[in-house]
Amino acid sequence: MTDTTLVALGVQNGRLACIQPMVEVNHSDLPVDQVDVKGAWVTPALVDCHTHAVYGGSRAQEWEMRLSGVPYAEIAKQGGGILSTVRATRALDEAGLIEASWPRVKALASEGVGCIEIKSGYGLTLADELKMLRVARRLGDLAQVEVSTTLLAAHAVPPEYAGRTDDYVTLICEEMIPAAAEAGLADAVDVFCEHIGFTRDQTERVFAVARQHGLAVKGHMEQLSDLDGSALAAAYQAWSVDHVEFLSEKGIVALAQSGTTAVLLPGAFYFLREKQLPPVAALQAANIPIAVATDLNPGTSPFASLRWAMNMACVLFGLTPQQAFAGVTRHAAKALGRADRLGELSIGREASFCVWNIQHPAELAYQMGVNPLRCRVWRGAKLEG
Ligand code: DI6
Ligand code: FE
Repeated sequence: MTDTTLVALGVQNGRLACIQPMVEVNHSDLPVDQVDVKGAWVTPALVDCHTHAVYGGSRAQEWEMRLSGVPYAEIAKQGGGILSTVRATRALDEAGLIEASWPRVKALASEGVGCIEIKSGYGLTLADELKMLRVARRLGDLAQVEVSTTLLAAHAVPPEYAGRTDDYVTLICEEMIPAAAEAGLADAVDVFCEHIGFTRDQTERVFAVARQHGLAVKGHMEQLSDLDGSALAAAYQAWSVDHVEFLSEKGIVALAQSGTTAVLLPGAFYFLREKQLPPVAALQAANIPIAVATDLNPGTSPFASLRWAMNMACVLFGLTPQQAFAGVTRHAAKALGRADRLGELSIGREASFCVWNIQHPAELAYQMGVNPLRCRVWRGAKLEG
């Protein structure tokens, strides 16, 4: 990334067809529709591989209460937490949910994100989970970004199943996963494997059914405690394990064997004032690809900026700007099973890239509040605005 040789990119049928040093380009061969970016930096379009960008309502007041010292349990008792977002999300129809979620997806795209993973998980009924996934897909069309959809029905136990978590898991396995797979609405299935979420055994039930239906699996693993969920995910060839602050050495060995990506979510770490750092050095020593994502959600990471997640990954978790960049491109594409198409500028890959007004790539993770994106190209077409 420090080599500043000027390079020409050739695009054909939405793919990168050639990459050549400018000095080798025969100018008479250049096509008519050429663009001179005048030495600007060009990178692959960014990939945000973990978001909950589709939801209704806001939890700003809950945050205010938390800041003034009201314990989370008390907030939950008053109807706050994930379930307050579930109520607000259920109350919206598809058009309302698109309207509510659009500013978040738009904000990500306007900073150079060309592929976003969006989870369900605030519907928790068959109809409401499918509604969220349809809205996610629709938002991708509207914002001209690729959307990878993930069924996260195992996010929380809905009120109508209170005290009957296993029955809810049965609903997920027998109705929700088959319906989402049948409708082609989910690329992957995720589980919040945590003492305040779902047990390791419940997680395994969901993973097994997801795989039977040909869906990839991934997990919110080891965020607040170590349930050994990452090793389980590795056994199911998970695309990724996400959060991983409490990941053990055993989990790291399992991830290294399965080729699963570890996704760091520094926004949630920061917003919750967590203390346990993810084992970044051990992950690196084991050659486990490390991605970085926003975790954009109303409760624990209300940040619609992947560049800010890069900044936090550097400042809070000790990544270098170059590692953070790999985390939102190559490794993030791998975390979504799309490494063959996205996340790298190489011949044959999708021509989805960003042109940046920067002097050095470290700037992508450096200054916040000023958007350095000059333009984004998506599948070979330059986008306006
Ligand atoms: N882990 C989180 O940090 C979020 N979901 C999850 O499984 C929390 C989402 C929320 O509070 O709305
Ligand atoms: Fe999350």
